[in-house]
Amino acid sequence: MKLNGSQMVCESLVAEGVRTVFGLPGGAIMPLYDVLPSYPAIHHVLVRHEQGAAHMADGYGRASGDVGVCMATSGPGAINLVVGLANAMMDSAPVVAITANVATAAIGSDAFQEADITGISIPVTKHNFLVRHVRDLPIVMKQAFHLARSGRPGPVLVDIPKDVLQTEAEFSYPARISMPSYNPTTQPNAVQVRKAARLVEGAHRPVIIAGHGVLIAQACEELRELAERTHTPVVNTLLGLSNFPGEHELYLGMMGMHGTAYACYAVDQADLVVGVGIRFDDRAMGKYSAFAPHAKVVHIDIDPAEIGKNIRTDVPIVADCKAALQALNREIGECQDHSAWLAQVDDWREQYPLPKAAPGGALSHRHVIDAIWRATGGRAIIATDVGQHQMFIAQQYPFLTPNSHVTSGGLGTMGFSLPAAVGAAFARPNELVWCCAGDGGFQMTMPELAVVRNFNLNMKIALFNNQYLGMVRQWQQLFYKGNYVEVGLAGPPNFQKIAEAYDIPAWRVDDPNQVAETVRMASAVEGPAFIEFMIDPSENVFPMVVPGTSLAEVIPFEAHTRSHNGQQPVHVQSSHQPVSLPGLRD
Ligand SMILES: Cc1ncc(C[n+]2csc(CCOP(=O)(O)OP(=O)(O)O)c2C)c(N)n1
Repeated sequence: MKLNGSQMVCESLVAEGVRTVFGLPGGAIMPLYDVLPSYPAIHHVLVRHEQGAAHMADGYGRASGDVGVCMATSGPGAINLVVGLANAMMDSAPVVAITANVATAAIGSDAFQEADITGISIPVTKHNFLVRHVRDLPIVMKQAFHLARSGRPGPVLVDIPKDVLQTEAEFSYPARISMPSYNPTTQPNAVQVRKAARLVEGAHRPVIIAGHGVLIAQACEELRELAERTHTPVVNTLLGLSNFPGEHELYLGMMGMHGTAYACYAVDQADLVVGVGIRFDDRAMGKYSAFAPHAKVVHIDIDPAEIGKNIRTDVPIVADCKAALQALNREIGECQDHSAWLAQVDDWREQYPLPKAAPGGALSHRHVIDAIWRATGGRAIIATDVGQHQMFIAQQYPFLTPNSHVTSGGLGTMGFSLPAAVGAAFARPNELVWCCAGDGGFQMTMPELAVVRNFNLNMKIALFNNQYLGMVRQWQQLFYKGNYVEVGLAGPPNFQKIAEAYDIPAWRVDDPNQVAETVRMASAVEGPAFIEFMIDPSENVFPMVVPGTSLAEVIPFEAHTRSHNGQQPVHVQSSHQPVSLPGLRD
């Protein structure tokens, strides 16, 4: 069958089972858009900014477990994808990005809208391709999808010069693929599994740290089996949230900078840490040199580059998490009695619960999260942005089902939530999606409201408007002596009017007593709805593991400045008073 390059791209997408692509056309990619209508199986979503397309593909990939696809034209279009690619790379999200470039003869001549996108995107993609000849396109497309979804997933970019899109050649899509230099190890080494099992059996104070890899490998059942059979408490990394039922008695919530104090203490005091599908990220682990000082470490991950990268590991298992956990569950025999350990953990849980919203006080993030939880009963996908609201939600919302939480963990990309929520809504059209954003991040990708409206997505948007770049404001308060510099966002825009301008019903709430009713009204709307919550601008996220300190030094409540064992004072310059902040809108 003879096809031109554009048709080959579409045929490949169809062969890969792609139903939705997110993109925005331009000069170089016009040949591809020209043939797109001939492929009704491919549903194109026109974005308002290419960064949105990349985040939508990312959100789609995470929510569907399959590859998300985005498209952009040459030069500025392709470069606008870069933040989204970096985000997907840091969070191991399966994405294929297709960009067009100037014609092959013009490459290197600074032609109009020429950019070396393969050069630019090397560090932020798992792999990228510049397709110089149309005959290479089928195999490149096959490789791109294979790389994006296999092993440790990630973004792959395929850059296609305009003339390649227009040139004809014989097309046949490869059924299988062999890449000798790329063979991720998926099956665990039996010796390592035995060693790990013996450590688990002998441990008196074990903890499982469960990360994103568990979700990617669809290993939530196996994780639960391991925890329940061995009576081992489970803590999550930020990206691991939703891999273990949030209301399970063995669940301790998120660990790390804004994790629960009891998760931090449990890891700190553990004699065995089993890290599953994690990369021992600095935000989660606290000071590396003081990490879990009494513990042996078992590390299960598919990426060998993660082993020993940040934390010394006693037993590494390089494998797909599902296969590794299945093998481990088979191998583990009788374990120690953990009742004393679980009692200790429960004691911490009681002594250091998550802070509550002050009754009768100003509107807290916690009021809103509680109301969304009650309204959804946990049956929703929650996409969060970056900042305080993200941490409050990670702490407080008990995620019940796998992949019900979508956030930007590694890169911490403000502006992620709205487009990622769009991607998730396309991936799982029968489910409700809540997009939760701060007033800062929301403004970064706000124009994608047009997509939300045009496709009448089943999405509710909660804007946590504290009139500040809240997380930076918190750090200025705590670590820069309250010297608030360039963090105030009070003033325009009127978000309610913005939502209404996109024909989305909108409410504004500043009274804690109105939260539940407004969430109910928004939930009753068919299609999108928007609520702006006027949050107490001085609210801070605690618990907190101050950068440079260990998990043992977590500050459970804002008023505390000493670690739980009372030994080391924590070097936080906090006023511990209700703060009076300048420039607030009334
Ligand atoms: C693109 C980008 N720029 C800057 C930052 C640094 N940063 C992290 S949190 C934050 C404040 C976010 O403010 P907002 O979106 O209002 O959320 P809040 O913290 O108030 O919940 C900033 C500026 C970032 N993470 N991403």
